[in-house]
Amino acid sequence: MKRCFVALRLPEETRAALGRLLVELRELAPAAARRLRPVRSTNLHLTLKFLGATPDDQVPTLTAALEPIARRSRLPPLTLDGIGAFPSADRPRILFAAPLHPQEPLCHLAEEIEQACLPLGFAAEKRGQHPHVTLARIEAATPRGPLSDFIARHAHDAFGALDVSALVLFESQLSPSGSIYTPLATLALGAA
Ligand code: 2AM
Repeated sequence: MKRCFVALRLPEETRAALGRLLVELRELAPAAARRLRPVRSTNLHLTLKFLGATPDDQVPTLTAALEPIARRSRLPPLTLDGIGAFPSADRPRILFAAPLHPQEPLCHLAEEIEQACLPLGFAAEKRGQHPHVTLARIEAATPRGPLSDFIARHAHDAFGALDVSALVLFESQLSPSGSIYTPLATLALGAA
């Protein structure tokens, strides 16, 4: 079994800009910083579909199902232009960066991938489509003041572009020192 997901990459400059933001996040009040788990900047990505446990022999089938979607999909240039938190800025558990607008092309692509994966036995996302780049995971007991200020300060920062040239099927291996993401297939977008 492989733990898989489909994502867009971020160009190096965008990852570097988000990396600088994460350095600033670590410099928050120590009591808040201790309870934050920032994503390593090399691992930053935007997930379109989390597949979870995938039998090894299903990877080629999955790739074949994604290929025609990638070929006929073309995304407009998209930038990450703000940060926010799930479930809310007042109760931050996941800190994210997101394209504020337009989100429709990404939601539409995520929906198409979802529909193609359903017949292969991958469950639909129950929480709706909210395309985002996870920046940090935050423990519930974290003091909220410094974090809420941080979110407000950077709510409309421009971090740079998303890489809209290809869909990438990644394997995610969980390890105590953080997740290791390995690309299994890279499918050019808009190659039709
Ligand atoms: P997240 O960053 O918002 O948690 C690899 O784990 C990728 O798949 C992450 O980007 C993660 O999104 C996403 N993902 C979506 N649903 C998931 C789930 N139920 N469990 C783990 N990861 C999930």
